[in-house]
Amino acid sequence: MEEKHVELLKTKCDEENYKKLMELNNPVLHNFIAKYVELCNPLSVFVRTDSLEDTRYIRDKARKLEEETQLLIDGHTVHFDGYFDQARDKENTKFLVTKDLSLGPDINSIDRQVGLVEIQDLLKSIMDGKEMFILFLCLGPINSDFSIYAVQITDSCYVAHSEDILFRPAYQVFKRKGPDIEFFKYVHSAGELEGNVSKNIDKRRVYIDFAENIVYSVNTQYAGNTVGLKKLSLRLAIRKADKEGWLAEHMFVMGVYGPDERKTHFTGAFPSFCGKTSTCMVRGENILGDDIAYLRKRRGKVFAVNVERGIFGIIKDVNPEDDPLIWEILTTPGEVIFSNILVKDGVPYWQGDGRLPPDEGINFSARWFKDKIDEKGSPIPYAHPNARYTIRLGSLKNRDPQLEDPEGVVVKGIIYGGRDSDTWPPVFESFDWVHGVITIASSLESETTAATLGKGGVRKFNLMANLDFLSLPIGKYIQNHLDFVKDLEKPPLIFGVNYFLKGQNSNYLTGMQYKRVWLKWMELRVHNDIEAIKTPIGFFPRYQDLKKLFKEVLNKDYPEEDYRKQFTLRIPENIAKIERIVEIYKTKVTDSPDIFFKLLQEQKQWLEKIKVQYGDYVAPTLF
Ligand code: SPV
Ligand code: MN
Repeated sequence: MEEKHVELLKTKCDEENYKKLMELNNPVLHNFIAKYVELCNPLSVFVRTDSLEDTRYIRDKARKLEEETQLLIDGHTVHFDGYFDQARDKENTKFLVTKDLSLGPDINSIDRQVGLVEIQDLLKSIMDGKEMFILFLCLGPINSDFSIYAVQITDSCYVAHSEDILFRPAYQVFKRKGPDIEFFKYVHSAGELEGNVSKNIDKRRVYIDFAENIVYSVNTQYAGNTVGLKKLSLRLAIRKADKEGWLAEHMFVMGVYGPDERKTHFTGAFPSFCGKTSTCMVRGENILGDDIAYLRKRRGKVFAVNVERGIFGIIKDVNPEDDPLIWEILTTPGEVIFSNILVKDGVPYWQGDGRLPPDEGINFSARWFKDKIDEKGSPIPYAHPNARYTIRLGSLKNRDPQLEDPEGVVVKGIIYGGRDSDTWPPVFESFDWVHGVITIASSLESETTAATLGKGGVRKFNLMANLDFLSLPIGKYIQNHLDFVKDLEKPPLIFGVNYFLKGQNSNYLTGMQYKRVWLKWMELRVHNDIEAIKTPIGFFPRYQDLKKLFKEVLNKDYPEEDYRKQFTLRIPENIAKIERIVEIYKTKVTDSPDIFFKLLQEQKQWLEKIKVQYGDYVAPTLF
């Protein structure tokens, strides 16, 4: 380390923290830390080891500095993000690119030099008077070929606390490996605070520099923008995976039980607010992770791990009926951070919790009262629709015992789902891997909800539910998926699901619990235990199989009429979808794989042929 850096770190760290840093014996790491201590200029530096004492220090600091407030139940706290800082900021999240590293028109980017100058300028003395926290963490289980190590620098103890709940600690690994460790880097500052929230939201920036595997995040607190190892790391991991031949995905990982205690692992990609967490949390099955998965091949099989060890979940609609296990954690002592809910007398309330909310309290708009309106005259809800809870997976009764397995679990099925009122059936299976990658995963769309846009029903293209995080040209990313299983004898099956299909009167055709049946059907298909119906868009379930499963899983009769409505092939909608997708790829993607248009064209022709034969809407029994 340079002499001036030694001096600097000695003045900013007390003896103990300096010692913790020096024990890491890694000049590259030391120079990185010193560089940002110098630039951000904090009052002091805290280095977190893996000890319980250090974890406690951060937890206590979050309360002391009022980034979190204690609630009535032991271990529960609430954190508020600023009124305009309630979600991921897509507009100001940019990749730093050079001329030879263009990502294509649909991916937000900025010239690397311009971006670096801007961000370094914003970071200058940004931690004035504050404490800097430095954390050493791991993406994926420790000591596995999946592990990616990471260093987080932040001046927010809420971010540091969230990271402790969500990710595995790795100070000891850094210590053991010394200079031989590769790692991702995150530099975050909440910036100047007003009350306890980021003040300069207009200067909120999230810049991703994959040339150096570093992400900068400033003037924001919302976890999706700030917790480095979550969505910021996914963007870096997608590029690393591209170079190394594996996949970094926006996917849950879960275990589904089949006959005779057989257990089959699935991953699943859904855009936000489309039932991703509720799928991997369904009654009777096991959750490994709800948000990000890494997939690798070994010995002719696909393995997956959860990158995280906790959940940063949407709290809206969590209630004792639909989510009894999460409800239990949110209402009993243990470590929970609630964010952007309503608090009254130390009790948290949120939309869809099945309780009558109080008429006033504290929420993301500070003191809230019934009929409170914002500057534009719109009513302020008592809890934000994107309000969240942060918990450890370890505290869930239904967690999969293989959560920390460094091998990961064998993936036999991959599920893609979006919000789709009129096109896809509730569940179906692709003909094979390539067909699934192209016509299901790369053709994924999801409708915006009234809650987020004012106008519902606008379809947004979101391939693999990963578009927001894509750090590769789209065609290359698809090609990586196509190539991933080339040498496998039996690749995972690919399924599409749709929990939002509507009937003629705009009523939903399926119930909240039906996904439990669809999962069991997919599990049986993976093992070839049942047959399916071949339609132009993929394999559909047979009535007799679903009827049996409805009885077994939900103790419910399943009228044939329901089946017919749910699984009628909607030809005009499916043709329109293909036309939309082809248009998007033709106009926005310059590097689509050749087979892409060919497969979609074939599918369309087949649909047209069936249409001539049977009309627009074809009951599944006709195939
Ligand atoms: C999502 O929006 O997909 C999330 C929450 O999982 S965030 O951390 O904001 O990305
Ligand atoms: Mn997510």
